Amino acid sequence: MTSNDDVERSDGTAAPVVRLERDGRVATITVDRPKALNALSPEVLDGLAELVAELAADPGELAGVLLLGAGGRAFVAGADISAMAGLTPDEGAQTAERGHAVAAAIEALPLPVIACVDGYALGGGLELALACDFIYATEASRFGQPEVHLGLIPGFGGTVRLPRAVGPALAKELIYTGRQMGVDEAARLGLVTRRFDDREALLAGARETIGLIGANAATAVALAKRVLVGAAGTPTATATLLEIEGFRDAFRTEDMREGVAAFLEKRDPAFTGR
Ligand code: DAK
Repeated sequence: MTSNDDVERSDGTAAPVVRLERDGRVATITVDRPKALNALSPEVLDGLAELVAELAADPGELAGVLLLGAGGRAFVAGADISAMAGLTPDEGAQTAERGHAVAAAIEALPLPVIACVDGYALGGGLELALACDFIYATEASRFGQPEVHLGLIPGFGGTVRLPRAVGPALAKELIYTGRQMGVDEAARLGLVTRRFDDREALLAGARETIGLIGANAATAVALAKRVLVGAAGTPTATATLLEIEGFRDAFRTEDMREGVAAFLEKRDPAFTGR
């Protein structure tokens, strides 16, 4: 399973810049350009789009997805600055659309996606993490939207999802200053939901969470994600209708019948994902 090849690699090899691995019920997507701190080149964005589409087409028995960056210094240090240097305004907008499409595809995936941040999650990197369901991070992690340092603004959803995650005033402060924050502050704000000493503990913790999720009805988890994502930022009346529709759809599943029957019969449920 590969994506676009990255011919920029210093060792001259053409290796995939984004990788997908399936291990039991956990899929891992790794952005693998450590020499550029995993910056989001057009090839990385295409690779992410391709691999998320592959998961959507065949989720199989998967219970969740981990998204991470290779190399131990960065999750993703932003959009690739060198790739942006010569863009026209229209090409810039196309780049933004490409980034938004990746974020939307992650949100549409009927599986939880955990951003596993170990190092820098800046600019497009933080925006990518925000498109995931939640963020786990190591103590070494740094977060920020530094686009204004470059004369840019967030272009992959930062003005949309960061205010939802941390509140509008703080999002403005972070975006206007471009300052970085450490994991202490990010965790205090609820941006990071769990923190870990190192990468190994991070990945073990994320796998453990996918295990907890995987014990539940996959249909219900997917419905909950659909409702939560769909309702984000909508008025209460709209969000309420989405929840009612999701609740209705849960009654269409075998898993719901099984879960309720198992409770009443005082036995463990045997969910099938249908
Ligand atoms: N793009 C390309 N290369 C990058 C990079 C990036 N975002 N970040 C780091 N690198 C590269 C460095 O150039 C360096 O390459 P070499 O010189 O070794 O070839 C290598 O990674 C290691 O980086 P440093 O030498 O700088 O390492 P340090 O430890 O000194 O510093 C740093 C780490 C993360 C603080 C620093 O690298 C840094 O400030 N990086 C830039 C972070 C940043 O500003 N990120 C936000 C990018 S703007 C758009 C849509 C969306 C966006 C923009 C436009 N369209 C609508 C067009 C989003 C924009 C962004 O994300």
